[in-house]
Amino acid sequence: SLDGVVRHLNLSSMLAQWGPRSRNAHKGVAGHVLVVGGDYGMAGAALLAASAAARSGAGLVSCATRPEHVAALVAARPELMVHGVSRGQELDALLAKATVVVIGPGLGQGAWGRELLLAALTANKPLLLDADALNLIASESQLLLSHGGPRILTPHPGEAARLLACTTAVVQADRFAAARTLADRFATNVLLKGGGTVIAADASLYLCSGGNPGMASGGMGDVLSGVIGAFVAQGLSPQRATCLGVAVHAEAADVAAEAGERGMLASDVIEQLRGVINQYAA
Ligand code: NPW
Ligand code: AMP
Ligand code: MG
Repeated sequence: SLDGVVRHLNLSSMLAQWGPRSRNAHKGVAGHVLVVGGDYGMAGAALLAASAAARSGAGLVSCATRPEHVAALVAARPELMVHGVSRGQELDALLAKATVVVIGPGLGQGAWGRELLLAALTANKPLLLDADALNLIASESQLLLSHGGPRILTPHPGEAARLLACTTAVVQADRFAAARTLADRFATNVLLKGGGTVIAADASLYLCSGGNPGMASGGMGDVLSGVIGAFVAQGLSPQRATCLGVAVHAEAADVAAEAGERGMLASDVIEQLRGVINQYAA
């Protein structure tokens, strides 16, 4: 049995360890998250990730997306710095300013997304890979060899199955084994989403028992990416940021679900992030 090997995430103790912001904090010390994604038809995924990063305490949040999407994103969330990019090269100046890069929400798997992923990998910054960034890696795993920094992979069971070249059913039959195998194979922190999120980080396995079926709606995972990115930006190690991010995201979703699970939106979860993150602040 895995009892004793698997640690259960405890939100209040993780937040207590983190402690409050220093009195003379400024946006420069709270880190800069760069979200890359939002191909045609999926602009909202990038907006959700970037908004979640802002609501999770990142000092600055930039978003690189299709030029056609810039105006809509700025209108929806004026705190974001939104850049239209058409080629990978246009990402370089933005990557240089970022503390951490979140890539994948709504990225698509076409030439545009692949080029942006290539650029992001060669920047050697801490990188969170989600959604279509994972799908691109699944079909071209050697792409990861060009990245030198710390990595966090956040697959749902379907994405994990693509990375492992197996079926979703095989992943779900032993979620701990799937997370462990992915972490070993890709030398990363891995979280496997779905009811009872599993995290494989360093030598440890963690389990999050929070969250609810109201989270089975589009955009929920995009929010999680932004939360974890913001925690890395604020100086937490990839492992701590992943564990705290999963616990905060689940708790925010549980608070949002007090108004009902059916019809719960990813945006509703974003609205709860600030209260959850600050609830134990001194
Ligand atoms: P099956 O059928 O069981 O084998 P996809 P996506 C599985 C963007 N989005 N438990 C399941 O597989 C994303 O960011 C944009 C078990 C399911 O059929 C991506 O870039 C939005 N199985 C892109 O869309 C909002 C599970 O995976 C398959 C599971 C495509 O991402 C939506 C579906 O996964 C979305 O975030 C679970 N808990 N969860 C926007 N507003 O712009 C998933 N599966 O085919 O990878 O599609 O996740 O929608
Ligand atoms: P994604 O599929 O990328 O949009 O991610 C979905 C998010 O919602 C992940 O954080 C999942 O762990 C979470 N989620 C989805 N369904 C459930 C569920 N039934 N119980 C708990 N969490 C869930
Ligand atoms: Mg997703």
